[in-house]
Amino acid sequence: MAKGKNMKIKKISAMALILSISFTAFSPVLATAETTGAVSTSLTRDEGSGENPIVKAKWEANVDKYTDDSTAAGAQFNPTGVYQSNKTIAICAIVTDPDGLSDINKVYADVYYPTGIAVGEHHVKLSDQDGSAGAGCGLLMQEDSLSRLSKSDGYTLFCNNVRNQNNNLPTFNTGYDYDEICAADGELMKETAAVYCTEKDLSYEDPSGDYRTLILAQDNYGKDGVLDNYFEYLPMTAFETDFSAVNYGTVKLNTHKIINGDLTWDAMNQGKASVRNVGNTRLYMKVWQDDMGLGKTDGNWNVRYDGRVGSDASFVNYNPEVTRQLNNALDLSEMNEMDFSIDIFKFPPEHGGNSYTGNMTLSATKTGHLTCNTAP
Ligand SMILES: [Ca+2]
Ligand SMILES: [Ca+2]
Ligand SMILES: [Ca+2]
Repeated sequence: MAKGKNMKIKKISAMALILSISFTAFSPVLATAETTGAVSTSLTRDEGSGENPIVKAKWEANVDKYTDDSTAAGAQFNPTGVYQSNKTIAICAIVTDPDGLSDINKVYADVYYPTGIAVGEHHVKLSDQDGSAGAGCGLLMQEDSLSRLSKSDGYTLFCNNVRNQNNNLPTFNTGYDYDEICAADGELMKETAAVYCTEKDLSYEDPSGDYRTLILAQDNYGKDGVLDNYFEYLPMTAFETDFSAVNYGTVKLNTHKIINGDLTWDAMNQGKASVRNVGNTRLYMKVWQDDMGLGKTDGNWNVRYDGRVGSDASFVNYNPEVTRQLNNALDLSEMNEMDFSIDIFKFPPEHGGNSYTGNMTLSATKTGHLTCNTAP
């Protein structure tokens, strides 16, 4: 009897419309069968008068609206590394309109997935359900509306917190900077500009990479002002297992014994071994195991192990005290089985009793994302 443990888990708007509708009339009174009429509708947008709104600056941050997870210019965010636990970010913008702030109808934020990168299995299943297969791959996540902050909240946020504590966070539109926006006689003070913010969730399994974020400010005539930038979802390679022990059971000499995992996520140590990706990169599992006290003969180990991730992967064998990378990458949000085997060539005679215990260390290494044209 032997067991191994010690898991290191690192882990648009009111506007005047010119509308014309034509349709084929029919009499519902005389009809004996249901009649359908082809109806075409059309309209012409009234572009009205006035000037376009201006997005003077924009930024993304943690929910406090001014910090982020790296000192690098712009916003960088760590994922949670926790199964089904979202990362919530704030998206803010400073907006003005030459026709007055009252001409601003709505401010929107559009966040786009990184281009060329496939999303996780969970997203693929969801997109299958709602008929929008192909989510990810540079497409729009969802458009969100921003809410206007009060004058004092907005000024303090941008001209104090952001400016003094995270100065390189915002992206400025041409011709604007802190001095212009935060001037004592500036537009935030005069309330001819205002700060708008919203929050957005990034899934634990949204792929690491650069997310384009576009602010669209729209006035009452549908005139637009836009400003875009990118934030980075920092890569985190993380996994979790539903086991913290592997019991090889009764093992015979020179008899290769396989302990199979399964595809069911079990309560800890209540089922067969499974592993899942809880980070935002793809990963390869790695394994290290000691000799469980079985020792060496003529300089050669008396025991050798094998491991694999998924029943369609080939086993990788490994000697004690050597870290080996296993085949078959775990995709974003993927769960798979872990199978282990042991082959003992000699039971050392000096070992007291028939019980052997040892330690295994599991770790993971990052590998590249799947591209949008590659099936997961
Ligand atoms: Ca306007
Ligand atoms: Ca930063
Ligand atoms: Ca399991």
